[in-house]
Amino acid sequence: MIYSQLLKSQKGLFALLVDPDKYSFHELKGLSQRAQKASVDIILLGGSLTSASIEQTLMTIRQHSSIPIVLFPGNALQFSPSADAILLLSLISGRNPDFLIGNHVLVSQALHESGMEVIPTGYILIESGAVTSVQYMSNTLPIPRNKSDIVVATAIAGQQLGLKSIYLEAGSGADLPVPKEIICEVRKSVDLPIIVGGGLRTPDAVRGAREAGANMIVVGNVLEKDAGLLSELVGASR
Ligand code: 1GP
Repeated sequence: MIYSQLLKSQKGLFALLVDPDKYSFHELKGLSQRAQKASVDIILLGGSLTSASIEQTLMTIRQHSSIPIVLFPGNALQFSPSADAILLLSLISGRNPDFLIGNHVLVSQALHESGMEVIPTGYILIESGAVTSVQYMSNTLPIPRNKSDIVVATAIAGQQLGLKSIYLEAGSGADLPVPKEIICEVRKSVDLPIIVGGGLRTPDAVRGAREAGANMIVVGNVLEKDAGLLSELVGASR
């Protein structure tokens, strides 16, 4: 089970984010093989748009690696019953009902029937410079990066609502990653596993997020430009 891995892993997990719209099937083959070699723990599958087929992308990755595939859906269209688990995101930093409950209702029956592991996740978007795709597509305001008290209160509310993990998100390709101080404050305030992603481009940035208290690091964007960085980034997360 992915969640127990997230709870128990002492070394920290590294998740490679694969946006189906960003890779050709040929590129996916190379990326999956590289991820396997670099000992990536989890492949997260999802993105802001939904042009490429999630199912075909998933099957292509499966052909070339045995890394568990976890859905990270931008919306209800990005569902495949063949994944190993789903980060069922509730965008608790925002006030848009579609991303708090709406998309969840649309996919709930199919998700139930699939028998897939569900990881209910409080998704907290933090201001990171220029407007990100997730901010624009979700039509929500990120929490200002100097308001760690609001981030902490939001994470605590997520825990009180019964969510099982907290995702601190700067947004894919963010100018600035989530501040380390925010990760530290949330770490002190909730008992849940913390996932951190968005704008992490260097081993130092990955190490900083881990040291601040992240249990899982997510990297996508920088690897779309240079997949050769993968091993080094995985190494920095441990
Ligand atoms: C985005 O947190 C993930 O949802 C990863 O961000 O693509 O910037 O690495 P990057």
